[in-house]
Amino acid sequence: MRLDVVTIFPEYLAPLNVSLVGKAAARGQLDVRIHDLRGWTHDKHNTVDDTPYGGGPGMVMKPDPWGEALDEITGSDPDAEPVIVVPTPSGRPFTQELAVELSAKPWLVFTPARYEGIDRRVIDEYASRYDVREVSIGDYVLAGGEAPVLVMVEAIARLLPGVLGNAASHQDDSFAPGPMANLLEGPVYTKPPEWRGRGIPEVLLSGHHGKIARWRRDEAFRRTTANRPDLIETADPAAYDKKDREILSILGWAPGPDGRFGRSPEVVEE
Ligand code: JQB
Repeated sequence: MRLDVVTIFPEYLAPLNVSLVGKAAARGQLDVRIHDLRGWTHDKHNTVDDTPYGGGPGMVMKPDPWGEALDEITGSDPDAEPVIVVPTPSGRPFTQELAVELSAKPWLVFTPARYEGIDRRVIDEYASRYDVREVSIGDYVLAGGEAPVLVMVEAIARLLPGVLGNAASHQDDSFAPGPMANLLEGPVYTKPPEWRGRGIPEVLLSGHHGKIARWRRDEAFRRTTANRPDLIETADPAAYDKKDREILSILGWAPGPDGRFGRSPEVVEE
């Protein structure tokens, strides 16, 4: 997979050279190219921003440097079509599903902006030529798109064949499809068996794989009901077996008229 990033803060993307993403690049599975947007300016001050039409606070990124940068980068391989990923707080949510979809693409071009974002005509122009995705990593406002690029690239790169080293490690991901889909992961433990007087849940030492799987699923329900009740409320109840219904009942959850689970009103959490 080829990854291009165009930014006025190339040093912010330095983490792409370390850890999982850096190793994938070193092994030739990822071809990461960071570009300084100011390299496509022509004035003495390398200006990339200007005042917004219509007035108001802040500055907007000028279309010309972006246009010249994206023409050169997207045109650099005439045999390939990039997907252009534009981080913006008004984008579609970046989810595990989108990470999986993007991980199958041969070429991604990320355009992290600063100020109040990029002149709209740039997005419209490239959307007329390429697959452009405006994406947000969450409901909070950052100062720019570089951190979202680091987040998205890490989520995408770990899905590439051979990057994680262990295909099974995807299987239990909270948001991966499968039996643990839409359940948060429960607690994990390693050696030593006792630390500061704290032991390990006995079942994990039992060697009984069926009981361990069930315990883990129960713990996943505890975490999910506490931290992400929306995931339980919107789940297809057909995904829940008899034991799941038992633990949900113990946690104070019951099916409503449509079969979907909700918190039983009479149960007060401590
Ligand atoms: C400028 C960004 C994010 C990119 C994602 C997320 O765009 C803005 N609009 C209003 C106020 C501030 C900004 C700052 N800004 C480029 C840019 C913010 C991404 C961003 C994002 N993806 N929060 N913020 N989830």
